[in-house]
Amino acid sequence: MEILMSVWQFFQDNILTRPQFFIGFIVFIGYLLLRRPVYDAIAGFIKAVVGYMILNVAAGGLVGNFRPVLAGLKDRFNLSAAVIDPYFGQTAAQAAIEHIGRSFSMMMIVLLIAFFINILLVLFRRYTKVRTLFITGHVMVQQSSTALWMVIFCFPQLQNLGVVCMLGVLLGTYWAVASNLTVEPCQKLTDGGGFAIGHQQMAGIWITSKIAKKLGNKENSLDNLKLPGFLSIFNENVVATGILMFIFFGIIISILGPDLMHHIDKGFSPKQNFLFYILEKSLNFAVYLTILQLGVRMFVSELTNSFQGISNKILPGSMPAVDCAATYGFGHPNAVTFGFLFGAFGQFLAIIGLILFHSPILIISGFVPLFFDNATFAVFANRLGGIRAAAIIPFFSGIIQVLGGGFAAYYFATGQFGGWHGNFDWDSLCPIIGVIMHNIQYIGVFIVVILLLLIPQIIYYKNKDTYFLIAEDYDKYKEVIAKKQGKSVDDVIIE
Ligand code: ASC
Repeated sequence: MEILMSVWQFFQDNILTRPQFFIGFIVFIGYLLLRRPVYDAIAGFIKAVVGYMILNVAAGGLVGNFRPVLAGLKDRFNLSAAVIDPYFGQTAAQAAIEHIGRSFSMMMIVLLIAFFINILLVLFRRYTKVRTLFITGHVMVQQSSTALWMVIFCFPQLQNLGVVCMLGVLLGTYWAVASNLTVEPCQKLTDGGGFAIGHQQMAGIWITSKIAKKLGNKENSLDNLKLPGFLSIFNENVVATGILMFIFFGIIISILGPDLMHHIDKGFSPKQNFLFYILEKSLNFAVYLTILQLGVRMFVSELTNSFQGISNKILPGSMPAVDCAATYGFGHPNAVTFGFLFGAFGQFLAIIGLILFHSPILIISGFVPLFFDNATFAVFANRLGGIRAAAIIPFFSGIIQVLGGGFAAYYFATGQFGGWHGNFDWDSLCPIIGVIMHNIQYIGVFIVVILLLLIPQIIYYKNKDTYFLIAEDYDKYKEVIAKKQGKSVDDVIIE
């Protein structure tokens, strides 16, 4: 057992929580299984790892630069508010767990059991209908932390062994089932990219894929938008992001003021003019977005080519579920900025609502949910329902994030420790699961697991002939759909 735990610890520290290596090894093994020469496999490993690390530089740059700015609003107005962001949520969950004298280190075993459950569900996919393995390590750690607190909160008497077993099953089922929901939307968006999403807004992606068509017209998408006159400069992504972020962060940073900014951001040199500082900071957003796209393209193309090996030989019919940013290279580049801004409108409106109605808890926007969730929704929504859908869905998502996150921070009491997880699924689906667990206890957990497991079954029974095909062989899937539509593969309409 001891040896097993140290092997797991090694795997967790060096590979699982370093998704670049996890993905790198998957690519390496995938190429070997495809009988490609070792040097090809090594080249694939390096390109995938470097691609993912480029993505990390960009995501880390965005998070590191803009999270403190939003959270700074809390200090500026001296608010006692909870920040809805997974990094704050993780810290708050840890503080809550330690506050009542329980051990946070259980999180590591939860991770192990949950990951194992996900593998089992994929291995038995003939019965479970689960096609996806969640491999976004840092997100798994964040979710294990928040979920650990939720279970301890709902079952204060439960001993550690019971907590980790129950939570491992619950979380592993959520990872498998929720990421499985994103297979269809992702394959269609990426034209058979060969990956699904394993992140924090998987239920939201599924909802988006169901409602976007009804909210707008895909012909009026950002891709087809031709802005007249001087507005045409917005057609260019770097220009649009630069201008919009200059306005957005210009307002927020001006509200914070130079003194607070000097305190928040050590990179703000005392010699630098405030306006130029804002300009540089805002344009950084466009820099990181450009880097992010580059990284995504690199690792995704390696993963797409090599994963065939894994899905042919080891986990047949399976797909890796990766970071939501992987989709950003597949939509219109402006969709990402668009989703962020409309998400922000929704969040700010909801926060004003909390203030006006004297909510017992106040919320401050967290950058990670605000940007990564809503940008992702906009990418999917734009493809299916054009600009209207790409505006409406992130807007309402923003409202749900604040109200759901506020409810959760209050109900599960992590607001007292400064934050809540804050991403879309953790402001909607997960708090609902938590409330069920809190109120109907073990029976509630049982019901939740059964209901989750039923989801892939239902989707399977609705699309029996193409359910596995869309994950295994997208070209063949398109042929089948084309035949159904009486069209050639080139004219097939994939919705
Ligand atoms: C998260 C999280 C991040 C970002 C990143 C997006 O949920 O913790 O650092 O989103 O994964 O690429």
